[in-house]
Amino acid sequence: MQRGLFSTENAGDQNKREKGTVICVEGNIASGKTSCLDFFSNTVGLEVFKEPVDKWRNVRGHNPLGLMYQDPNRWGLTLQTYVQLTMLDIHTKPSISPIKMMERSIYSAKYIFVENLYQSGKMADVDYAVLTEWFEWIIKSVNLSVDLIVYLKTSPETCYQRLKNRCREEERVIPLEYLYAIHSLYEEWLVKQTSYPVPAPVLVIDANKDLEEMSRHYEENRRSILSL
Ligand code: DCP
Repeated sequence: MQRGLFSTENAGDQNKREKGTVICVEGNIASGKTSCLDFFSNTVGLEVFKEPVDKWRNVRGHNPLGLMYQDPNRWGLTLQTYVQLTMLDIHTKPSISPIKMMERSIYSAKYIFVENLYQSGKMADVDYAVLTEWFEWIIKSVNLSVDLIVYLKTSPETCYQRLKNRCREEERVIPLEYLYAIHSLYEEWLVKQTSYPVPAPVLVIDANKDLEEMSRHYEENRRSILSL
């Protein structure tokens, strides 16, 4: 279809046609994003892009994720600069399928994790300013459109339990309070919608249930989740 003077196609439609549909799965640490992505990964016409946690744990032999948890004041900027780069890379990666399903986004990296470091006094004003300049330049210069946000809403206690069970070395130091802080930033952003711009409609899913029940829920709501 040509997009001319008399075309009825709007910019959103044109974008979808060119980039496909982009769905971001959001939620607290250990809220079950990976299981959600795994569930949909065998859907025809859908490609999954997981958060590159392995890269955050090993960039040229360094572990910025581990360093950030050990000393957030010193290494918060280091990790979040790299997270921002890797998320930008995923947003701009061409998808071979009409639906691209991503784990988190460049938006939550900034509005949740960077904000949390800053608001809790663990990031210097200058570090926050530099990251914000980068973020604002990126979102105004690059097409990072998202069509749907699937928010896996969990209680911080559930996440804490799952976190303990999975035993990721770097995350041993995470206290329950940290998960509360991330939860409340997510709620303000995606549910109350009072903190930062929300780049797409939000579908809230109660993700406190066990894996089997979650899979049943995903199956029953496949069409609305895939925004078909
Ligand atoms: N992280 C961070 N800053 C970001 C994004 C993530 O510090 N901007 C941290 C939080 C976690 C780790 O990276 O310690 C990995 O994130 P998740 O726990 O959210 O990823 P999982 O794949 O483990 O999620 P889930 O358990 O929901 O599948």
